Amino acid sequence: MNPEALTKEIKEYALSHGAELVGVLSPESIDAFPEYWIGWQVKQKSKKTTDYMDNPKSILMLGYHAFDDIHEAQIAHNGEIEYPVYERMRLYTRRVMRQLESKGYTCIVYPFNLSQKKMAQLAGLGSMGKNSLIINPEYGPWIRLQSILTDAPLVPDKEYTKDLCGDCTRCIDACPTGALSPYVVDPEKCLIGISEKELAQLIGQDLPFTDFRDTPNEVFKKYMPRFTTNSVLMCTACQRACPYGKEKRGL
Ligand code: B12
Ligand code: SF4
Ligand code: SF4
Repeated sequence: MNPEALTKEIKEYALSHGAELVGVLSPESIDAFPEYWIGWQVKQKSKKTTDYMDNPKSILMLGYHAFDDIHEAQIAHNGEIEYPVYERMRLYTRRVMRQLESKGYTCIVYPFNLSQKKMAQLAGLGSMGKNSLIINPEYGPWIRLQSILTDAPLVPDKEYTKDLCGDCTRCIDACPTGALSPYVVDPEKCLIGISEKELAQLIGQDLPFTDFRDTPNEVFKKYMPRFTTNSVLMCTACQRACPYGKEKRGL
């Protein structure tokens, strides 16, 4: 099958198996990016695609719409935080992976040490927003990203070069903890970063289970209300403030 036909087929497959957005970038385009740190509590250096695979030819970027508040659940379990929405995405992404594998190609799902945001922009999914998230004209920041590194020869899309933010600063103004400066988030101030630290402290107290209600952190209690005993709904203030994607999100 020629690369054009293969690309068309796999994109259609992804879009009919859970993804709302799909794009392709070349490994060279992300490998050309200077080294950066990735992660939060545990920081790791970025890697090259060749660290993952001998002969990488393409990266397929998939965007999944976070269409409901339930996607923001963060559950403490056995000393770790689980993000159920990402499991849903992995399930869908594996279907695409299996489709490529059935044609004889090798795939690696979610090579962690590659910036998903940068790759999404390179694959044409959207622009880097001042909220430090990729924003898409239709879905706004309400997309979650997955990637498949593969030796399948797919045709790269054009990178997204437009800046969708312009003079807008609504997300920066809306952040309750002042965690945002244009295009950069400070994980020490972002409530999502704080919640991971909170959990680490609660584990230190050796509770029979992790009860988010026991946190002494007033900011955390106010902006990330308990959802069930072991879970909270993550802060979405910077996403809600964004003019893009409101309609699709029913806001
Ligand atoms: C660690 C992490 C966090 C940390 C720190 C975030 C950070 N520094 O970006 C914390 C815990 C705070 C966090 C919070 C959230 N996160 Co988070 N996080 C990650 C994770 C695991 C790694 C990100 C990272 O460390 N990147 C390293 C930094 C240095 O690189 P980068 O931000 O990607 O930026 C590079 C380029 O974009 C470029 N760049 C920098 N500035 C600019 C400016 C312009 C104009 C351009 C073009 C490029 C550019 O330079 C950087 C390299 O130096 C990724 C998954 C992954 N493996 O990529 C998810 C990820 C970034 N998170 C995501 C989400 C959705 C969130 C939350 C909304 C929570 C949630 N519901 O999951 C909040 C939002 C907070 C916010 N406003 O950013 C999504 C983003 C989806 C999107 N639409 O972009 C990701 C991709 C997860 C996923 N699989 O979907 N997160
Ligand atoms: S998720 Fe909340 S705390 Fe973090 S940057 Fe966005 S608005 Fe600020
Ligand atoms: S709220 Fe405004 S500045 Fe922030 S990401 Fe959306 S468009 Fe950009």
